[in-house]
Amino acid sequence: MPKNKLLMLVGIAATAVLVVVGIIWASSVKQPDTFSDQNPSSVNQNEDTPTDMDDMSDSDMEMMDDSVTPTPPPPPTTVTPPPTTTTSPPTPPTPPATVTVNVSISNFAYVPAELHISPGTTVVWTNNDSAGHTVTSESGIELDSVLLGNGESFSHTFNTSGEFNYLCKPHPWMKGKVIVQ
Ligand SMILES: [Cu+2]
Repeated sequence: MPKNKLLMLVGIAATAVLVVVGIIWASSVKQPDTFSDQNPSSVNQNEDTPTDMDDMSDSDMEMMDDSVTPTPPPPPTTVTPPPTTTTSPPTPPTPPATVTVNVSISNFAYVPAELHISPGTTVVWTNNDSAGHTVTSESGIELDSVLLGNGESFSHTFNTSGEFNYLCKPHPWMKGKVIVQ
């Protein structure tokens, strides 16, 4: 019977179509489920992170506000060091310039025989004779040299004003004078 066969074919085809459609539907329904099941965390993350971001953003904003609130910078603590007073040692009083005057003893004579000097002046007698001579005060002890040989010298600094007459012991006629004023 061809008619029955046709109906059966149509019925089979219809069932097949139904089965295929059912499979497709099932698969199409399952796939979203599987996706949602496979990625719940991701979905949650995607959903949570925005809220977290919002929360964080709020808190951050508050934090930012707190941090942004301009805390006045601490005043610059200018620690001025105490003036270092370099205590330079007191300069000692400069001694007066030592003035030296030379007197030559030659030919049994003091040359020059009379000196005018200021207090503090040093007089140096040098014996240029072969004979020995001294520089000895006529009175007092201001001048009292040893016997000077040839080329030897005797020096004395006159610190007090006055007239100082001296002579040579071996040759008392040799006389000289120093006037300090
Ligand atoms: Cu003499």
